[in-house]
Amino acid sequence: MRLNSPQINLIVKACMKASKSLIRDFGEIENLQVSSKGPGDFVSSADKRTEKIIINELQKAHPDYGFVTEEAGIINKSNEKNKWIIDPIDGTSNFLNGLPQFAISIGYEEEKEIKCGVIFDPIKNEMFLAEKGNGAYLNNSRIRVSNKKKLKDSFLVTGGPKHSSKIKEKIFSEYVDVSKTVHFPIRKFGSAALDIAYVACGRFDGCWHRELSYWDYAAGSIILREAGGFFDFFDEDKSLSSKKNVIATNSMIHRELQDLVIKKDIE
Ligand code: 2AM
Ligand code: CA
Repeated sequence: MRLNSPQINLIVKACMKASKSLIRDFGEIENLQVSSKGPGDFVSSADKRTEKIIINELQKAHPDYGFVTEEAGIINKSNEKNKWIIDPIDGTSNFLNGLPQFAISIGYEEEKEIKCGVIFDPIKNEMFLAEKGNGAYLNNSRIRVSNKKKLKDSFLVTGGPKHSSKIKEKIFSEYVDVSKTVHFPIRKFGSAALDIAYVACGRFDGCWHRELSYWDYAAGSIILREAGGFFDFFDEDKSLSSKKNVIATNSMIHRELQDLVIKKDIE
């Protein structure tokens, strides 16, 4: 493999270390599901525990780097130049329900640009990695997006709406609209990071997600671009604060999918 920046090596190391406790925690879920308390609190502590291991590992190498993380928030805010973007468990609801479709997602940002990223599914032992200019990989194999040309033949995935969303109706009707256009029923797999990684390796031809946070898509954006895909935002809404609507495709179906999801806002 030709990915060899110090940052990607650090991310891989942190992922491997954190995944050991994450796999152990996932093994506990089954027991907790039958207990009266349920696994809710346990999952939130697994989230924090995993993130702590990752932060400690990355901080050892660069105590001055900034962090944007799902659990601990922002660390070293004054460092605007070098930042780690971390989601310790993307696909928390899957994790909570004992469903093995979740991942650790870590991106590295330098001078406001994502330079490399890793999405690691510890249960399937699938690591998606990319570094700017050096391609994208799944474990040791180079990956590329699919070459599907028409939206109607495409295999798509999306997510949401989240419980807290104020645009649930829009998200539902968008799902219906796109569903009417495509042959295969649209998937909702529950981990936005893995959805984007799966577009990067050609399992899906495209995906779109509204109201994502930076840590949901930071690593995915570089993995997809390096795999030849098109990663973009749509319907940017300043009132959503830091949340973004994300569209990620093999690039060939991009225009068609974008036209369908954006249209909803103009009506
Ligand atoms: P999470 O598992 O890290 O929360 C589910 O469709 C996807 O949306 C997951 O990647 C999930 O990330 C993300 N997501 C972000 N905010 C969410 C929220 N408030 N509720 C559910 N999923 C959320
Ligand atoms: Ca997430």
